[in-house]
Amino acid sequence: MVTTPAAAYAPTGRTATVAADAPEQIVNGTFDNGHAPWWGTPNLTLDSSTGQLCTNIPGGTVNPWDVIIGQDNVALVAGETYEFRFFGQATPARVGKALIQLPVDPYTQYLSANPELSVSGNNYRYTFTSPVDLPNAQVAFQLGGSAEPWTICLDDVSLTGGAEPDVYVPDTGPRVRVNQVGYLPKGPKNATVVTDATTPLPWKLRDGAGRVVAYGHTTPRGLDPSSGQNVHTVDFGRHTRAGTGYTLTADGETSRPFDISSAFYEQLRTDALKFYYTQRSGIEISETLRPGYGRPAGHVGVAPNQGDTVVPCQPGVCDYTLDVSGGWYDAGDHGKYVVNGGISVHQLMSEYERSVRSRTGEPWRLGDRTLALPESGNRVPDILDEARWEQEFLLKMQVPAGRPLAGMAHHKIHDDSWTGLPLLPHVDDKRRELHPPSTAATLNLAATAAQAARVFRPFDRRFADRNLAAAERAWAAAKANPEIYADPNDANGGGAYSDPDVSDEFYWAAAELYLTTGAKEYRTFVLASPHHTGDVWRERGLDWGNTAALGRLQLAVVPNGLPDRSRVKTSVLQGADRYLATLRAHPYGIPYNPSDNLFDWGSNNLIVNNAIVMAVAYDLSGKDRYRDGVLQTMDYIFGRNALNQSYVTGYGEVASRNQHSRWYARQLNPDLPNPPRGTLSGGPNSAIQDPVAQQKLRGCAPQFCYIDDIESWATNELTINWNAPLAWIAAFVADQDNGDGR
Ligand code: 9MR
Repeated sequence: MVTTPAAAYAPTGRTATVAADAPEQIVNGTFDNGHAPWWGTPNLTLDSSTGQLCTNIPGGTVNPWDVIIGQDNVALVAGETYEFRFFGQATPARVGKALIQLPVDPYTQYLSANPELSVSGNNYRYTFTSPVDLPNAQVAFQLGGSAEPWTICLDDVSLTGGAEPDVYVPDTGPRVRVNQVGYLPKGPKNATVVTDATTPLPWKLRDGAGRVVAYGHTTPRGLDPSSGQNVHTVDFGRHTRAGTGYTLTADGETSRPFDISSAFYEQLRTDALKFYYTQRSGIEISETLRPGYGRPAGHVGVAPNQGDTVVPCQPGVCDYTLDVSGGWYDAGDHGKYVVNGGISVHQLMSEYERSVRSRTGEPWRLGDRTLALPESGNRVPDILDEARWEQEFLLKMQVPAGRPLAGMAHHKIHDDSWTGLPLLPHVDDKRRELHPPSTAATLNLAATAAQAARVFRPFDRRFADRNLAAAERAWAAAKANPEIYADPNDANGGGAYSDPDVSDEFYWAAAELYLTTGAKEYRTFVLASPHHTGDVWRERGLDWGNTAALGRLQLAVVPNGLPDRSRVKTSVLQGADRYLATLRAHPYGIPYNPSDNLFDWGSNNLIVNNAIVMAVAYDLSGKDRYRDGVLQTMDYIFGRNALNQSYVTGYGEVASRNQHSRWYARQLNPDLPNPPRGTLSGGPNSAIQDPVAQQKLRGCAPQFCYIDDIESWATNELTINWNAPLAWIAAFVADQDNGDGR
C-alpha cells in the first residue's frame, strides 16, 4: 500500500471531450516567451530558448521528487473534470511522473500519470475529476530516480476544465473463456462462453493443426452475478489427447490458445517458490541465480537504509533495539509482518510435509538444488532453506527475556511513513520501527516455531530445539496476555494487519504444539477450543486473519493421537464438499462465495486456499471429485474468468505482469524487471480502495474489480501469503501427473 494515489489515466474506451470555451489554467504552457512562472529544483537549469522547455536531468538521484519541474497556484474546482495535456520527449527514453497535487504535505495527488517519454516525443492526455476546491494546486513533473543522466523537453502544457470523464473498458478479448495455460490430459476441462443466447450453442474443439477433434453443445447458465454476464458453460473433458495450441470455438468466437499437458504445473511448482528468494530482505540477490533480478542487500544497516540490524520501537513502545534483519519483504512494500509471515512460512512447511507424507507426493521435486538458492547444495531441501530464511526472522521478533512482555512477538517492523514507487530496498531511507507486541503475532510465532521444530529436526537439531523453546515461550506469553490486539489505525508506512479475534490463532498454535510435542496441555486446549468442533470452513476462505482451518487441516494430516481424529478428517471432506458445491453452482467454476458477492482484497488467495481444502480432502480420501475441484479452481486463476486473463505472471497468453511492487516496477521504469514468472496477483477486490481502481473501476461487477496497473495496490499487489497457496497447489497438481495420478 502507498499513499501516492494515481488518479488519472490515458484514455481507453470512450474518449472524453472538453467544452471548447473551458478556460486554460496553466500560465505559459507554450514556452514561447521564456519559461516563467515554471520553476525547477536547484539541480536543474531550465532552457526555453528553443520554444520548448528543455533541461538536463542529473543522474544519481534516488526518488522521483529529487528532480522536479513545476508550476504553482493552479486553481481546481471540486467535482469538475479536467483534461491535462502536454508534449514530452526524453533522450534516452524514460518514464516520468506528471502530477497535479496539493503543494504541501501530505502532497495529496489528484492526478498521477506515468508517461512513457520517447526519443521522438509524444502528446499525452489525461483526465481527472478534482475532489477539492483548491486555489493553489501544483503541477509537477517529477523526474528523479535515475542512475544515469538524461534530457527532457516539454511543450504545450495545458489544463482545462469541463471535460467529460473517460470510461475505462478493459479489453477482454474473445467471449470464449478457457484456462489459457492448459488442462491436464486426464483432468476436467471446462470453459465459459459469454453470450446473450438462451438456448444451447454448438462448440468445437480444434487441435494445434486446426483439426476439429471434439464438438458438442453448451449449457446455458443464465446471469452470473459475479460478472454481470449471461453465460453458458462447455464441458470438453472427454478429450484427453495431450497437445499444444488447442482452441475452443462457440457463438462465432474462438478462445485464446491453450495446451492439454501437465508440464506447466511442474514448472509452476518451482517458479511459485522461487518467488521468495527475490523477496528476501537482508541479503544480496544474486544476478547469477536470478538473471535480471540481481540487487544489493536491503536493510542491512548500510546508508541510506536505517536498519534492520538495530531497530528501535515506535516512540514510547519500548526502550531497546532488536536485530530483525532478514526475512521476506511482505509484498510490494518493504514492511515485514509477523502475522503474514506466519501463514506464509507455515504453508511452505506444510507443502513440504505434504510432499513427504501424501500418497502422491514427490518430495525430490522440492529437494536440495531445486530452487537455485544460495543455500542449494547444503543437503537440506531447498523449500526448507527458503522457509528457514523467514523463520529465522520470526524468531528475532520475539521480545527478549528480561524485557516487558518477554516471549511475545512484535507485531511488525516497517518504515515510519509510506514511500513512493519505484524504490529498491537498499535505497529506502526511512526510519524503521518495531511496533508493539500482539497476541496474534505471538501465536503465529508459536505455531510456526512448533512446526519448524518438527520439520527441521532431521536436518538441524539445534535449529529445531531453538524453535521449540521459542514456541513454548511464545505460547506461555500469549496465554498470559491473551488480548493484546494490533491497532487497526497503526497503518502509516505499513499495513495494520489487525485482527480483533485471536481464538483461531490460539487453536492453530495449540494444534502445531500438540503435533510436535504430544503434550497434554496442548491436547486439552485443542479439544476444548470452539474451533475444534465448530464450522471453520468459511465461504470466503482462510487467510492470515482466519487461521482456524490451518489447525484443522494439520490435525487431519499430521499423525497424532487425538481421540476424535477420524471426525477431524471427516470434517475436512465436509468442508471440501461445500467448496465443491459452490464451484459447481458457479458458471466460472469458482469455489468462493462471499456474501453479497463482494470480492475481498486478495480474493485470489482465498480462492486458492479453498482449493487447498479440496486437495487435502483428496489426499485423505482419494476421491477424484476433490482433485477435479482443485483443477477447476486453477482454470479460473489461469483465464477462465470474466476478464479473460491469467493472474499468474508468465502463465497464459494474457497474464498479470504489473503487480504493485517497489522493485519489480517496470511499468514505471523500463530498467527494472516485471515480477518474476509465477507471481500471483491479489485479484478482483470489490472495495477498490486505491485511486487507480476508484478512477477506473467504479461500479464494477465483482470479477471486473481488477486492473493490471502497478499503482492499483488494492487489486493488483503481490504478497508472500498469496504465493504460498499458489506454490502449495502447484505442487499438488504437479503430483497428479496427467490428472489421474498415473
Ligand atoms: O492482505 C491484506 C488484506 O487482507 C487487508 O484487507 C489489507 C488492508 O488492511 O491489507 C492487505 O495486506 C497488505 C498489507 O497491509 C501491507 N503489505 C501489502 C499487503 C497486501 O496488499
